Amino acid sequence: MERTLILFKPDAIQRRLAGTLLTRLENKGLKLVGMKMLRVTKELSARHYAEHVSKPFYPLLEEFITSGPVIAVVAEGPQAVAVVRGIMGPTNGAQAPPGTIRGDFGLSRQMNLMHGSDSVEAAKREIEVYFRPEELVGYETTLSGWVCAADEAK
Ligand code: IDP
Ligand code: MG
Repeated sequence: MERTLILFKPDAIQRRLAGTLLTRLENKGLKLVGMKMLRVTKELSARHYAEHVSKPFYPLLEEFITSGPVIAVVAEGPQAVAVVRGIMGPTNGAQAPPGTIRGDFGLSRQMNLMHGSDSVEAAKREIEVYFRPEELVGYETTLSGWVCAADEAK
């Protein structure tokens, strides 16, 4: 079963949208296996956004992501990485289609509410950036059998 790393970014927390965003993930059928609130430091930002550190927009991204608390979430489900990218929508909220989180709640390219890993490899790396193994909780829910068929639950 696939896992992905999600952040509710500082704008989502400041705008009191954390519950709304979490509800979207739960409603989809994803299982929450890790969650914590934290403040992203400059060092953590550079580890998370390693691929962007040398880009011209990185100083603004760093300023934004360190500007207030975030909530980090690990969600699990079939194709969780792609499913969460779909729920979240494209980077720029002004262009993101309605029905996506960025399309419904934002109109900014930078303040786009949520991060979601963009590949299985990135998810693995990013989960390790934010969580120690013992902070992730594996468990079964009685609903699991009604969320997807047994042959899809892998
Ligand atoms: P993604 O979050 O949709 O995967 P990325 O291109 O990986 O988008 O960029 C990481 C984050 O950096 C974005 O979510 C956004 O907050 C910020 N960002 C991306 N492009 C720009 C830009 O051109 N100016 C300012 N911030 C940007
Ligand atoms: Mg990205």
